[in-house]
Amino acid sequence: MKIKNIEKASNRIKQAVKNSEKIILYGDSDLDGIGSAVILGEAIKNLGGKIDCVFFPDREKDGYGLNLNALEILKEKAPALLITLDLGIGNVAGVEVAKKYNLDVMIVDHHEPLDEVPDAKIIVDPKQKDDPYPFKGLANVGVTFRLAEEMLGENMSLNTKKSLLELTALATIADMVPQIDENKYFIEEGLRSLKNTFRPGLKALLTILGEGQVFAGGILKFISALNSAESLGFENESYSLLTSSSDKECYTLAQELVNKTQAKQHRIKEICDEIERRILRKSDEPVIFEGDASWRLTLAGAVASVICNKYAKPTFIFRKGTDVCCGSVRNPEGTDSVSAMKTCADFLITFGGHTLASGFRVKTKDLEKFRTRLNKYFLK
Ligand SMILES: [Mn+2]
Repeated sequence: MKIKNIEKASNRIKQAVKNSEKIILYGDSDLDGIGSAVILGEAIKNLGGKIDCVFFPDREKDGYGLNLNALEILKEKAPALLITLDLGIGNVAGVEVAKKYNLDVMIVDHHEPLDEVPDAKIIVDPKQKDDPYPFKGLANVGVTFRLAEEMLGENMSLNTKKSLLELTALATIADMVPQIDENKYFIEEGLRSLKNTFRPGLKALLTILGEGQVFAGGILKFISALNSAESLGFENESYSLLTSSSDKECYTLAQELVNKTQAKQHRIKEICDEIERRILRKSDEPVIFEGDASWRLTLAGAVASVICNKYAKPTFIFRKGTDVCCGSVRNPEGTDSVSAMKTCADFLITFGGHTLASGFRVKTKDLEKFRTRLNKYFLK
C-alpha cells in the first residue's frame, strides 16, 4: 500500500522536470525539514531536473510554516511549483496567498491536519483522515524517502538509496517519532550505511566528533549538531553542510555547528533552571506555562522537552513579545496538546503539530486567557 497522493505527487514533479518549470523547496528549519529538502532535491536531480531555490523559514523572525515574508520574495519566481516539506498542513492562509501569486503548492507533511486543511492541489500526509496507509508514525523524511522511491523507481541506484537512507535515519531519530515499524528499518539501514558515508558533510562531522565515539552511543550528539543550525535569510547551515561537495567547506561548517550546539546546551540549562525556580510556587497547576522576552524561540522545544520529562506535565514555553508570543509545547504520553489548543482556536493566531509536540502563536494580551483555558482543559 502507498501513502495517499504519493503517485500524484511523483507525477507532478516529473511533469515539472520535463517542462523545465521552476521548482521551489520550502522546508521546516529542523533536521526533519532540512533532510527532506536534501532528499527531494537529490531525487529531482537524479531525474535530470534542478531546484530553483530552497527556503527555510527563520523561526525566530517569521515563526513556523509557510509565511508571508517568504512568499513576498518567492512571488518573483512565479509561475513555479512550490513544495512544502515538514510543514504546510496547517498553513491555510499561506497557501491561499501562494496561489494568488501563481505558485502551485504541493504539501508534503506528516503533522496532524487540523479541522481546516489548505486548498493545495496535492497533499501528501499520512495523517490525513482518509489516508489508508497503515503506518502513521513516519517522520517527514520517511514520507519524502517514499516519495523519492516513487519518483525514481528502479532507477534509484544502491548508492543513492543508501545515501538517502542515512539522512532518513538521522532525521527520524531527531524528530522523536516512535522507533518502530518502517522507522526501525530506516534507522537500522541508515546508521549502518552512515559508517561508510560518501557525503562530505557527514564525513566532516564524524571526523570532528570522533567516528568511534559517534557509533559507540554518541549518535544523539551527532544529531544535535545537525539540528543546531538556525535559518537566517531563509538559508540554513545544516542544509549547506549536507549538500556541499567541498571537504574544506564542510569541515568549517561542521565545526561551527559543533560550537553552536555547546553554546545552545548551556543556554537551555540556564532557562530550565529559571523555569524551575518560577514553578516552585505553582506546583498545584496542571500545566507548566512559562515565557520570557529573553528566551529564544528556537530553544523553546528543547526546554519544554526537558521540563516536561522531569515534571510529567504539559509544558508550554514561549518567547514573550510585545504583541505576539510564539512557543513550543511538549506533553506527557496519553495527553494531547493539539486537542487542548483546539479549545482555544477562537483566539490563537496559529497552532499545530503532533499530539505530544506542537507549537503556537498567541497575542500577548490573550496570554492569561490561554493559560486559564489550558489549565482547565488538563484538569479533566
Ligand atoms: Mn517533522
